[in-house]
Amino acid sequence: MQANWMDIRHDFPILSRTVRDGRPLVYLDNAATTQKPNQVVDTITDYYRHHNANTHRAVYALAEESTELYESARDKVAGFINASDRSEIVFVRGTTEAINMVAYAWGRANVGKGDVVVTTEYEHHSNIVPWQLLTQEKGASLRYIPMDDEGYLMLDALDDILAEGRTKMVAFSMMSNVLGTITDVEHITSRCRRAGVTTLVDGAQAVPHMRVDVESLGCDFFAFSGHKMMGPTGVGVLWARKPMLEKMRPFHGGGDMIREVHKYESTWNDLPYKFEAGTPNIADVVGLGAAVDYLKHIGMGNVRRHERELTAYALARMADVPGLTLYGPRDPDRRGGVISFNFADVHPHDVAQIMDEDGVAIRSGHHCAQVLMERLDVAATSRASFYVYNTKEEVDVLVGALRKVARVFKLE
Ligand code: C6P
Repeated sequence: MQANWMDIRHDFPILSRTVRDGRPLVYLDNAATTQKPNQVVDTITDYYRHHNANTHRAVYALAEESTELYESARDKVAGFINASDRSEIVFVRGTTEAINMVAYAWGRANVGKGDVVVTTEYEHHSNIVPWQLLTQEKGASLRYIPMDDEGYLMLDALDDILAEGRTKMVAFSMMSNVLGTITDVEHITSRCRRAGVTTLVDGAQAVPHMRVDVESLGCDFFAFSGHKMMGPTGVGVLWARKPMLEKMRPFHGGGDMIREVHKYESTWNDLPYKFEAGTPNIADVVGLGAAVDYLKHIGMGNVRRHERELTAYALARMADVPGLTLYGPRDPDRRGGVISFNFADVHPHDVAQIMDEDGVAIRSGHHCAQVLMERLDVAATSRASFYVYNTKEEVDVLVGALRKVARVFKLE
């Protein structure tokens, strides 16, 4: 299907609202969270209005409907990322919980004294801190794949670390939330597989924006969040190869994750329920299923093409703004629609505030990536991030607002 961008915008009433004395909203904080189309909001409302009941527990009609809606969302998600088995899809609260689950349930059993966990210099805190906690507890060490000045990983360093023979896990993001760099996932997973090393991919910024096929990526674990792909907050996915999940101990104990409970011991439910303790976030899982339907209707190839075009256009126009430093790869084929920037000596919060006066919503700060901020030798950046509903006209408004910042701070 050839997507029609104006039709898409009609599905998002929030994009037609005004802010700050009648300025049209230009929403460019999609890496933080995306807006939700009517189809997702209506699906959640319909669930609560007509189908609400707990799942997997009762035989009455509503309980069956609720279970069916919840499980059909699992099928949709499995298809969307090409999982070979629906039981490999574990619903969690988001990427953060998924990575913590692996660090606890897999990491505590497989990482020991003297072992090495590897991550990268451009990770989000949620792919650093769980590994710090694990390696500190176990007497293991945490190592980093360094990044070059353009924002690409220096992958030769990984070969050196793997050659030492102590690495148990390599955990890395498929796309940086600050630089937009798209990681060469297969390059890393193929080397790790050869060395017998487990891999986890943080797909939080990738799944919403490009076609992802977990089978061909060759990783063992893959994590992402619903709210960055037009779905609701509070729901996300951990995908893992079935043998990994089978071998892993549970993360949380409680209802639904057990087969039998006796006074001093229990046995576990089948996959994926072994990892879904307690009443799940049913309505939001169902909403995530609607988001998957919506994205599939547009086509992920179209999403990527549109964002690539917007990013190339924005990078070209932003290059002419006086005093602006841009971070990340110059090649739009190797980056997603995330652009971080700074004006010399102007605090990113001041930039974001001036942009807000023009209705432009961008994020400023460390973006939960302080290791990367240290590498870039900055305290913070401003960041504009696009999604499929953004337009070139909005990029023009962004650039106009940036020029205003340059004028205010006399950088011209
Ligand atoms: N990044 C941003 O503004 P959660 O919060 O669990 O849904 O996702 C965490 C996360 C993990 N990995 C990457 C690459 C991410 O970008 C994020 C979330 C947001 O950049 C909020 S800090």
